[in-house]
Amino acid sequence: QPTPHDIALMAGRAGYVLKANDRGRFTVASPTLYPHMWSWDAGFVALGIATVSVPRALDELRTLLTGQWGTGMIPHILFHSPSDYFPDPDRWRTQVAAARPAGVLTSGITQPPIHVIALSRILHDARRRGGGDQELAERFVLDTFPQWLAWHRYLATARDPHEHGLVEIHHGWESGMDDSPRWDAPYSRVHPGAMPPFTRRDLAHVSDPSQRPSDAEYARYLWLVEQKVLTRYDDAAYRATGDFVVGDVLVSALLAAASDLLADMGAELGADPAGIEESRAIARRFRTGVLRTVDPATGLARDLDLRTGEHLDVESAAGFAPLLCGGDDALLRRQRDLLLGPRWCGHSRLRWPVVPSVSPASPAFRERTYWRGPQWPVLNWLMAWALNRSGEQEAANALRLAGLAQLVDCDFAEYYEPLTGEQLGSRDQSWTAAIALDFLA
Ligand code: 9YW
Repeated sequence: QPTPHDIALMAGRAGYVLKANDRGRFTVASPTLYPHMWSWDAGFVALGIATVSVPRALDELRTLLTGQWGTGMIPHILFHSPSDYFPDPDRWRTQVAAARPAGVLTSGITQPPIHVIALSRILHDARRRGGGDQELAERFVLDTFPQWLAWHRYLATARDPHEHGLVEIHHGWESGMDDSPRWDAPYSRVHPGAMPPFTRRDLAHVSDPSQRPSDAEYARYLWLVEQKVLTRYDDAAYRATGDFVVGDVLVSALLAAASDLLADMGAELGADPAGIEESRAIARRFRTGVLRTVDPATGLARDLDLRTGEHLDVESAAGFAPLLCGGDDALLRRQRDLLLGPRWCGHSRLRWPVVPSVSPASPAFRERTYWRGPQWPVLNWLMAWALNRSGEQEAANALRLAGLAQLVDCDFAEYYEPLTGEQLGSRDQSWTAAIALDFLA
């Protein structure tokens, strides 16, 4: 367990990392590997910054919203300055899309909708502080309510036109878990066609390429970008011809949870009643959609490959999506026990009892490869947040304490080797520092 001295050092160092990654009105996801603003990173970053400065946290979200498309979509990357990051704006070619925003270059796909969850944490911090912070945060929620609703509405309509209650993703990157084994089956049906040549840049920043997706995987990722460009980022046109169309349970659960919170905050602050009702309806639809995917045998939610109609049976942390959106108390208790039990955080070989991206007991588990097994501190934070919200304080606190123990070296790595505790990927990763601050607050 971290000592009070460890805790003081960690809070100081985490604040310093966020400050060093601050570029004025936004925070880079990491100092070298990811020199831009990423959508779901920005949500976590904002809630971490809020423990230090509510106005600066709100600025982070305000900047993110400048990238919002006419469709309501919040893109997964905002490019504020030139860099050697690849794929760059020339690869995304979003100028083919009528709905792109003016004044900022962006990618053309999404990431998980955690922003309103972050906003509700910020509002909570602001209210604890009271005074000017509280006023500022409440005004921000009211002013931006229509924009968050438009984002959620985009996911609920353009990405679920048949109202199945699952958000459809068009790229593994949209899940935030790029090379997760969740996507192995759908990617096996992605066949790269003719496209401009490319050089990967991510490998230059890591010592060992086996910690990153393979070249064959990378070619498929870029082919899907090409297909989005060819269909001018029109979701219906992509759906008709694109190779990868999958209903994502984690994105859907986050949409449900975020929509509940948006409705709650809107109701407290007197937002438009029709918008509040719409938000509640989105929450209901996607909660039902997520619960419908649960495999009674394993107790885990399953993504749905919309090209084949098959459920994707993989023991990834996304299976705990129902913890995030709630709606079934017996399942909640079952998932809590499963998560803390020997197939997951209680696995005997884990260095820290922190949520791994894939169960160490699964044949798909790879301890060093990106989203195929390593522990990502933000995932652990999300599960702790969800447990806390459903009244499971003891379980939530267990994840929190283990998560803090894992970060005690203060390197704030991108991901961790779960068996040895070794840091992998980037260091001084913004969202890792941010969740440490929230855990410590
Ligand atoms: C990339 C920034 C992003 C995260 C993703 C993670 C990774 C690589 O880094 O993506 O080049 O976009 O998979 O979830 O947002 O931290």
